[in-house]
Amino acid sequence: MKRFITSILSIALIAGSFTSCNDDDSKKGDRGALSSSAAEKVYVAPGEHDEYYAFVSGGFSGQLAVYGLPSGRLFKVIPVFSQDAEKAWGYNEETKPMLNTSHGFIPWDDSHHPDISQTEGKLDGRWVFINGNNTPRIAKIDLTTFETTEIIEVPNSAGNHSSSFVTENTEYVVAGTRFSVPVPQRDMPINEYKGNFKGALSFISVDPEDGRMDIKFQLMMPGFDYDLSHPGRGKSHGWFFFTTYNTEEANSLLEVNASQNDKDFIAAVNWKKIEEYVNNGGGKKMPANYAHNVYDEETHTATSTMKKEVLVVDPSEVPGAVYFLPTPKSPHGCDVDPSGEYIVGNGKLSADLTIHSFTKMLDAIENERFDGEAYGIPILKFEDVLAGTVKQGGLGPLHTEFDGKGNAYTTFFISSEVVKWKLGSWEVVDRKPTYYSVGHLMIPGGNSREPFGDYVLAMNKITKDRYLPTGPEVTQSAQLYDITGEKMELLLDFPTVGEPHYAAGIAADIVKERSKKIFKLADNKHKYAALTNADTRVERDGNEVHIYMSMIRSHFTPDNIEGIKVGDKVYFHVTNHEQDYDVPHGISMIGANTSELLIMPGQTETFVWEPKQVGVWPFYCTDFCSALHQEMQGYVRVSPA
Ligand code: CUK
Ligand code: CUA
Repeated sequence: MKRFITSILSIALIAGSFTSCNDDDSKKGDRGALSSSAAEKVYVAPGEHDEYYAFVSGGFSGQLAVYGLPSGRLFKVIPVFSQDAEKAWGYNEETKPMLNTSHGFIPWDDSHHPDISQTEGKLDGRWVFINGNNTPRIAKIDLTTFETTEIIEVPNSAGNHSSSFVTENTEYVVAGTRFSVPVPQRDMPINEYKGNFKGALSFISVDPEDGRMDIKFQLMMPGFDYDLSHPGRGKSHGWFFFTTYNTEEANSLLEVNASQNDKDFIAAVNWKKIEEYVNNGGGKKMPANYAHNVYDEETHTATSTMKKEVLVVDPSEVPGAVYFLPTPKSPHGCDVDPSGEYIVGNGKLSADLTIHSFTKMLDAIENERFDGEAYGIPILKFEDVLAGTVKQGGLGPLHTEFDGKGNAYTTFFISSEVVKWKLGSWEVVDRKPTYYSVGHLMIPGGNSREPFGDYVLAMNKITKDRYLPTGPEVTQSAQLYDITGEKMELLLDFPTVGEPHYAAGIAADIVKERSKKIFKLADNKHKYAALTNADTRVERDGNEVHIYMSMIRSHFTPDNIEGIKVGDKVYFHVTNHEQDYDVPHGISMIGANTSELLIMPGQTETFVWEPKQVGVWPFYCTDFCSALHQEMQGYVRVSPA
């Protein structure tokens, strides 16, 4: 969204409409007028559980935060595209390969859109997928362990923004490029962009059993920018919809260039048709380097493989596979309603919302009512696919979610509000302010055929005076509204980790049942595990030393280690022998740049220490684990080389 904030701001400032977060307004003391029952509605008594999990992406923090709703309590921050000192993710030897890419070790990314796996159009609570925009990647988080277990890099892509949404049986997780780029990458003049750059839309298959991801094919689209996407569902299952902007194919997006066309497109992709084409030998393999990283729970170890080729499909070779639906004013969000009939394109430079009809689209295709073509892809007539327009919705519409009861909720960035409207009659029935400048919103299950429909969570980019000030940088925030009545009711503000870019929510019961309590020590297949104290030892191999260590309340075995020399590379492989739920231990060594290893019962983790000075150096447990936590310690003697 940042790309167009500037242009939107300039429009807003000219129009004098950016009032909802200017200083005057915030001094008026309008805090959202809470009713007295709001507190009760979000109060979860001590020891009680929340109704919903909300997985809120951390934007530029590269993480995924797990909150409870309606309380807004934070339970966990899952490192995905980040190094995390709290969990040693990306620091220990086991997880470092997860952050490998064709550009090397990249322990950062910009994570935008989480989406939960589905079975028959319902959330099944198995996995959360999330995109990394910057160095294009898709990650998968396993909801039995709440850990990132797979990351696949997406070649030929740049921006990876219209990602990572799943089809209704999780057949595919889709990763659409934001930027079009030369494919394959090469040295060429930037101003020869038009007609030469390509936009790769990647369909990543997900194995129904183990969830393993694989790029089934990349659709090589014309050189537009692909902003967001959404799968068809129900009657439109088998299709995928992508918003585009810069259909002018300008190589510089200063406003003059980028918004010339009154209408851009929503690209409707019949992925079932392309799947069939590919299964019958269609498409071309092209060389491409990309990393595929998998974390194995039995060995507690990740491996990174560099892939060498990818299958690409030219849409003009598959008649009937792709159509363009003209959509006004740089459509941003692209949201399909639970029935699969309505495709909502939010033109971020427009005041109105455009809604397309899937049925009318099929009818127009069948009768070949086209209005020209672009790069061999038929363009449908706007009037032929239009279902309706929501008028006077607000300013700067971005994203829409659905409650499953015939209502839609759209965020308006410039006018800082959530607007509720009716599918079919297109009338606005309610609007409530947000504090301030809302991006996405989320209804638990809102991306499925069966939204839960009790709450909507608005994710705000700007908070100004809403919280205690913390210097120039203040927290970003989420706001929870009750949507069970005709009118929305603001219940709660809560601060978030990083940028609360988007979120996915699910009824807690579905996930609670799956959540794992313990790794069984007997099942630990880590190469360097010490499953009993008889396995603990120190082995030297040249200047590499491997320490097989165990930990249990409240000691390490071994705890006195001698024979280490300056210049050695010392691997501590530490196995937690506890088999009680929720008894981790940590370990840290003076001078080791590894963060803390928080090792869960039954698990093995490894850090490397390269001692630079002779001496007797202590190590200790870093997680308060028992009354004798402070006694959980040891020494390593380091002698001259
Ligand atoms: S979006 Cu604009 S930068 Cu999810 Cu509305 Cu990502
Ligand atoms: Cu083990 Cu503290």
